[in-house]
Amino acid sequence: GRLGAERVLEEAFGVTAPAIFDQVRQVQIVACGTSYHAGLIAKYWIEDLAGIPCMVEVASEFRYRKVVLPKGTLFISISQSGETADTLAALREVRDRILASLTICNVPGSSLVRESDLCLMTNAGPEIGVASTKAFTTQLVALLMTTLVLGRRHELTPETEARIVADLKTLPGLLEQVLGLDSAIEKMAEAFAEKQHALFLGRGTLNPVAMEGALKLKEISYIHAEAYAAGELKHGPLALVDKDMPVVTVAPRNEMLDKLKANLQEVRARGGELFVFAGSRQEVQPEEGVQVLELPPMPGILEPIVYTLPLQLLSYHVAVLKGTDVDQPRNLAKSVTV
Ligand code: F1P
Repeated sequence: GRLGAERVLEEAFGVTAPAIFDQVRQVQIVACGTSYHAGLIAKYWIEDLAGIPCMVEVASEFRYRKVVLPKGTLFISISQSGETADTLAALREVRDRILASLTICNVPGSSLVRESDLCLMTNAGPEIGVASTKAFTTQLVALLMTTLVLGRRHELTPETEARIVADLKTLPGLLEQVLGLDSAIEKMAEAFAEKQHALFLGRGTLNPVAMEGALKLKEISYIHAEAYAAGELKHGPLALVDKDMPVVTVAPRNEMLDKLKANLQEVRARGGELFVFAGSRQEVQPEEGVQVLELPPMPGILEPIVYTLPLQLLSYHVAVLKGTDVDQPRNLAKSVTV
């Protein structure tokens, strides 16, 4: 019988892994906005666990350039609404040149679901606000499941698959624990309400999480926020750091903190305030100008999913303090259909 990830896929998503997964030689992910950030995280998983090359691009660029797709390309579109015009146009552009198309989508019967060969529904329920939140975390789970069922046909060992399936079962409890940190995050938000700008730093799968944190802050609180790979700080953005530029870092593990510590010192030396989302307080102590939010220990694979939550909550509380409309930010539409 089918084991591990395949069984979870059937139970959670009601789908069977298609036989065509044996023939996948490359994955091309295309999406917009928050969904694009989910794709960037999936690239780490697909290359690391399955050993399959994976490209990720915003649909609004992909659709307008000549794209060379190797034989055996699985095209994955990610979209909350399933109606994003650029993502749909990208699928239509390549559909005669790919092995198969898979969409990871939240809306049954949407255009992307109808036009893709395969679909994995995220079942996040209706997204009430314009800014994508629960769609993002469920997209990540769907992408991780996709990686596992692809990976077992490539480089993923049964032991690693079994471990990740077991890890996934701890996810609901971890998310509950992080939601319990809400009042500490609300307090942290006070430091941002009067600011005009913020920097977000992350490494590895936490780099796209930092990008998503910055996007959420921009979307709902209108604070100008940029995310950088932590190692890029000294290649330019450090010039921006002063007391008016809060710096948010997402650094779950000590080995990440080691690299980040030099950055943190650079920021402190310039009077920048630091907000560290960390898995252990051993390496970074709260001090004057440094606030640390400690998250529970967790399997590394789950970090990008779990660390997204406090960043979403941070943006939410900053927006509430500023009095902006959290559900309906100015100038934005829930689905961008033109
Ligand atoms: C993509 C997206 C969302 C964002 C906003 C505008 O939509 O950029 O991430 O929150 O709603 O559109 P989708 O393709 O995931 O529906």
